[in-house]
Amino acid sequence: MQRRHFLSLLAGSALAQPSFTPPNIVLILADDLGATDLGCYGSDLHETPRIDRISRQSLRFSHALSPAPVCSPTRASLLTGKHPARLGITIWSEGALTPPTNQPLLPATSEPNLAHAETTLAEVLQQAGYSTALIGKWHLGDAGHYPETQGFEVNIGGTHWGAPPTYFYPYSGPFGSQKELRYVPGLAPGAEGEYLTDRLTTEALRVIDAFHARQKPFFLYLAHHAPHTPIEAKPALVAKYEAKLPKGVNHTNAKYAAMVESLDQSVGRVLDHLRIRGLDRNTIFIITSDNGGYLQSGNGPRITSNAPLRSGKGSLYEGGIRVPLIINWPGVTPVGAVSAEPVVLTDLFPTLCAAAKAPAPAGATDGLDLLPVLRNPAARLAREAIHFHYPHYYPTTTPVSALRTRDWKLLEYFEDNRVELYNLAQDPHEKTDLAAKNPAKAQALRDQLHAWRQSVGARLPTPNPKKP
Ligand SMILES: [Ca+2]
Repeated sequence: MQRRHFLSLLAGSALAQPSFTPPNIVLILADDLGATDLGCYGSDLHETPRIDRISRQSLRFSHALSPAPVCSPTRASLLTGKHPARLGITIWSEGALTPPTNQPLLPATSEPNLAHAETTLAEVLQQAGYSTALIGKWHLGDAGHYPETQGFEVNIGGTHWGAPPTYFYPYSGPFGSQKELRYVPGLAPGAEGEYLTDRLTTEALRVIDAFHARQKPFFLYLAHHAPHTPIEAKPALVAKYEAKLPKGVNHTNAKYAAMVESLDQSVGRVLDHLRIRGLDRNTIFIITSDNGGYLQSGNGPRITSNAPLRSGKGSLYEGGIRVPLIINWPGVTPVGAVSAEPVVLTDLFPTLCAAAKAPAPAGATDGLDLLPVLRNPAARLAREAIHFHYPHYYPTTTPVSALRTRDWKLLEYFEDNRVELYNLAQDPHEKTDLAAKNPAKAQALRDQLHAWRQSVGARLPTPNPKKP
């Protein structure tokens, strides 16, 4: 009798807690996609109906931040849960190898490779039984540090290069002033006129099917090159935007607009595929970008604008670090919700580890599990500040660190140790520097920033002896 009662209790608890099915994870990371580049984020030119539609079914973040204003550091941080400064990866790989020597400061040294000792999200998920694939851009080190060494069993296109030489098949040719031969490895022959964003999507659908057939959960990291330079798009789409270019708009580049629309088509194809395969109900689907929109290449035409946010890629003003972030997690994220909570892409690491019920490695401590905000977009995370460290040059900046709370932002420029202070609550576009008016606040935040830099071992730029 007692034994029967015990067994029925066991059965009852089993009913109350259905067995856990790990969710699939599809992470679409666009390259250089700016804060206002999508329709649902206010673009006045780019048409992104498919992303807008999934956004209406998902949770959209209005204040998502990339942990760095350029490619590699954000990618390293997203995959490890560690701040770029803690990793010692604060500039893209090629930039780490060829620092400028003609500036007032010598930039801080930066690691060109993501160390094998770091545990990536792919390794954590693989350990938890996931199939894993990187399709597209890797940019985290030389051939000895490709995705295969960091937990990705499939690597299609991932190399040490930050951009393809061309978006058109066969995706090979000389790149940059050095005329270095580049190509996209891992692709079987294609057809003339084939476009890289489309092709990577086709590969992604194929990989989804191969993984699905194993009846195991999968992690697909679809890291599109779009809309990074070279600014090349499908002619019919370019013609469409050239014909409709309105006057007086913020976004003015027809080719770039067409690149963004191709990205939108990719998202639509992946979502349709997941739905047709019946995978959408148990897939966490994420769309985001690795840094703010790229304003201009040299004296070339404007590429994009992050207005009303200030500046763009490379800068620690909001235009350089604010990114789109849409998360669809059926049964968790509310439909059509917007969260204004500041979050950083480093948060995706603990969030996705927790979602998979896979233990995060010790030391991956710079992000927060976003689950409270995913469930309730009005929730606030227990976080004092988000930090940024870019001790390098870029056309939009000199070496700089920053600290951002919900309402305040302090930037410290290393050339002259000048600080700038903005009240983001009242001045979201960083127009009025309050450092002189509110020195106590500036000093307090500066002290916090210095303490944080010390705590993560942030490397600093040094005076250039050749430039007194
Ligand atoms: Ca980028």
